[in-house]
Amino acid sequence: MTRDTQADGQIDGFHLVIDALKLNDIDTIFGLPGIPITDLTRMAQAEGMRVISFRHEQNAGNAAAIAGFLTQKPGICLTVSAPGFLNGLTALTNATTNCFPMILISGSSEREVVDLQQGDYEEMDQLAIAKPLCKAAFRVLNAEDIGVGIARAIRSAVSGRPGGVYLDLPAKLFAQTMDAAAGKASLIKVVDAAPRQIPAPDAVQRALDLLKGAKKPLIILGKGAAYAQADADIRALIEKTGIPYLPMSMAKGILPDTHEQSAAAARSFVLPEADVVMLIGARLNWLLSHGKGKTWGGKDHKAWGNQKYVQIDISPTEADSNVAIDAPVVGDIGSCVSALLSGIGSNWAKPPSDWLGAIAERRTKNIAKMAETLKKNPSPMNFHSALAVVRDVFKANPETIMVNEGANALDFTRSIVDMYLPRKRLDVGTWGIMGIGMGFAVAAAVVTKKPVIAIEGDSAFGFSGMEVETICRYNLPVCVVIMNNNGVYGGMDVNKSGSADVAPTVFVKGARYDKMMEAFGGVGVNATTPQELANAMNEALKSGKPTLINAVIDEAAGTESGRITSLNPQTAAKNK
Ligand code: ADP
Ligand code: TZD
Ligand code: MG
Repeated sequence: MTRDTQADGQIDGFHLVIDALKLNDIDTIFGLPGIPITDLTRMAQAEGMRVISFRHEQNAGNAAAIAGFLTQKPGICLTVSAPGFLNGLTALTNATTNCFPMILISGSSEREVVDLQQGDYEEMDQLAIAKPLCKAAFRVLNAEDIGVGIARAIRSAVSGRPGGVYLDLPAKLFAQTMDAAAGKASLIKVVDAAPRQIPAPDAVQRALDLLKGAKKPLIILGKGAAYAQADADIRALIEKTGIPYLPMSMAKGILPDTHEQSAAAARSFVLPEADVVMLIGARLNWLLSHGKGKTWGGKDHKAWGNQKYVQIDISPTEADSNVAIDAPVVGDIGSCVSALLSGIGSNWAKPPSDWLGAIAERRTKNIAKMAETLKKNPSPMNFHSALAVVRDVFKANPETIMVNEGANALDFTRSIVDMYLPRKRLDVGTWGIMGIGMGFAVAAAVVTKKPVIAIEGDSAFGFSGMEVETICRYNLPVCVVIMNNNGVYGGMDVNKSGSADVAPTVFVKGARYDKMMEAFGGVGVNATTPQELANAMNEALKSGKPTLINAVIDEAAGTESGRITSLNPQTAAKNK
């Protein structure tokens, strides 16, 4: 590869950045070009990196974040200054909230001008703005510090609790030159970026003692457990102890959802009933009623409160964030789970059979009830009849990656569609953020080379929908299924003022999202029956072509806010 800047034995900032990334096995950039990083994208591509250009930085940022989750390497998002940077910031913050490792690299305007607020092109003190929103933030001013800057960013993103890192690279840095040999020597190949953290033996023993005495034990697997890639040991721990488990949404598939110890179909029973709960890479946040509230879903809730907790987490400050943790085990999940496993002998007593029996009974009953609902074939389709199709497609194609967002489109999919393999389900995570869809889908297809099916609410899709062009441009095996119920939660809402505007949650009725995919050369299908949906999904998987299926769903089939109606202020106040 020829480098004009090296003809005279010099290397520039552009190439130092590229070489530093490559030296650390980072081979992909998700970004959006413009001043001052256009040439960086061109040169990175020329130097053999994969550069995936998006239509909006938020989607590039979400792509980087989920690439980090899937690979344990920080995903890179590259943006221009001020507005591009701000567009990427939501994704950076969301990555930090979800413990996904990513690095947002933004070009920025000149310090001298920014600091005197003299009105530079895209002027903004980006470093100061990014700092409170991510795990760490750095700025590099001199070419000889690029190696250190990138090394620090990588370590910060992946060590300990993973998260988002901001790296500020002012425009002038890229054109700086230095002696090529000295430049090369200044780069750092990060050794052991995410060091194992071995739990203390007494902490492990304390956890084992607590589990041993349990009458109604339960394990909760979170997305930290999925991230850790300790799949075989986690499965061995669950099977050896015989303890029933619940997967949080992105932990589905670490063990197949059809596993006999899965208590997912008895969730609202086991959560309040369990006496000892072991959390593996899951936080006791709102998604688990803070460990003390009512189980979400609202109806058959029962206060928790008598549980004892074991919490396995890499963050030493996570314990006691919501309720007392009786046995914190601090370390990386791989090391913690293997330490627990070595403390479990062949004489380990399985949980009492009345606990397992009670769970099995509810599970069987709930699964049978769901099977009845899924069998119905209403016209137009509802979420259940459409998702029965999706469920069969995933059963037949377990390697496929699912991306999922929306309200009803999210909640029904999560509970109806079984996952069979780890890290195949990617969704709105800790914040319940809309807009991750197409960014996640693009990155999942790019980094895993596996087919992707995105199940999207029609509102959710709108946040990143323009990236269907990106999907077509890179010819990715992505099939987008829009659960089109004419709006946010549905299309039934009415404007009580009597004016001509529709209600705030209602969209154009009968919209044809499939035409969007056709506009860029992909396959668009309008599906009004389960059979049409099944045919279109199977064809998409067979052909690998970018496909968008507009699944026409009864606009009255959803509920307000999906399963989290109880969090709406009015409802929450009434329930108090
Ligand atoms: P979920 O939403 O699935 O319940 P959370 O995002 O709330 O999961 O929790 C993930 C937890 O996993 C975080 O507390 C994080 O510190 C932890 N974690 C992430 N990676 C690791 C790891 N490799 N080892 C141990 N803990 C981890
Ligand atoms: N904006 C952002 C960034 N995140 C959000 N979560 C919301 C707004 C609020 N919101 C939800 O929590 S779900 C949702 C919004 C706008 C869309 C629900 O409509 P949908 O799904 O069409 O995607 P269903 O199937 O119609 O319920
Ligand atoms: Mg909708």
